[in-house]
Amino acid sequence: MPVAINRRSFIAGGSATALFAPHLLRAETTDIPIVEMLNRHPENPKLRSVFTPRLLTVDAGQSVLFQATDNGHNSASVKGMIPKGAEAWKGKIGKDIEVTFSVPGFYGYVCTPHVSQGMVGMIAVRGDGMLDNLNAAQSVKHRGKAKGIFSEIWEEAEAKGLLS
Ligand SMILES: [Cu+2]
Repeated sequence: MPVAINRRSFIAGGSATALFAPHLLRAETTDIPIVEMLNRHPENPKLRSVFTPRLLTVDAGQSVLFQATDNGHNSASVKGMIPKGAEAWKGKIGKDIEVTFSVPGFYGYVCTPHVSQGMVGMIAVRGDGMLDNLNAAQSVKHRGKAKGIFSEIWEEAEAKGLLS
C-alpha cells in the first residue's frame, strides 16, 4: 500500500508542532495515496527513474499526490490516455503535484524527461464507466521503453481484474 501523510495537519500544525513533535507529521494518515517519483526503484536499484507504485487504483473523486522524493522528475498525463471529460495535468520538474481523479477510467502518465527510458505509470479510477476509455488508452502508441513498461502495467491491471 502507498504511504499516506496528512498534509493538512502538516500545514495546520505549524512550526510549534514540528519543533516539539516532528514524529506527528508522519503519524497521522489520510486517504491521499502517494506515487513517489524516484531515481531508483527501492527494491530493484537496477531500475532507474521510476514511479512507485507504477499502477495505482483509486475511487472516483479521490486525489493522488505525485511526490518528488527525488529531483528531476514530473508527472504528466498522456494525450489520448485519459477518459473523456477528464482534465490533463503536467507537473513541474522536481515538484509535487496533487491530482484529483473525478472521472472513472484509465489515466496513463509519464515523466516528461524520462518517458523514453520507461518512466511511466497509470492510475486506474474505479466507478461507473471505468472501462469506457480502455480501448482508446491501450491504442496509444509509445516510444522507447515506455512501450514495454505500459504493456507490463496493462498486464498487471489485467491480473488485478481491472480490465473486465
Ligand atoms: Cu523522471
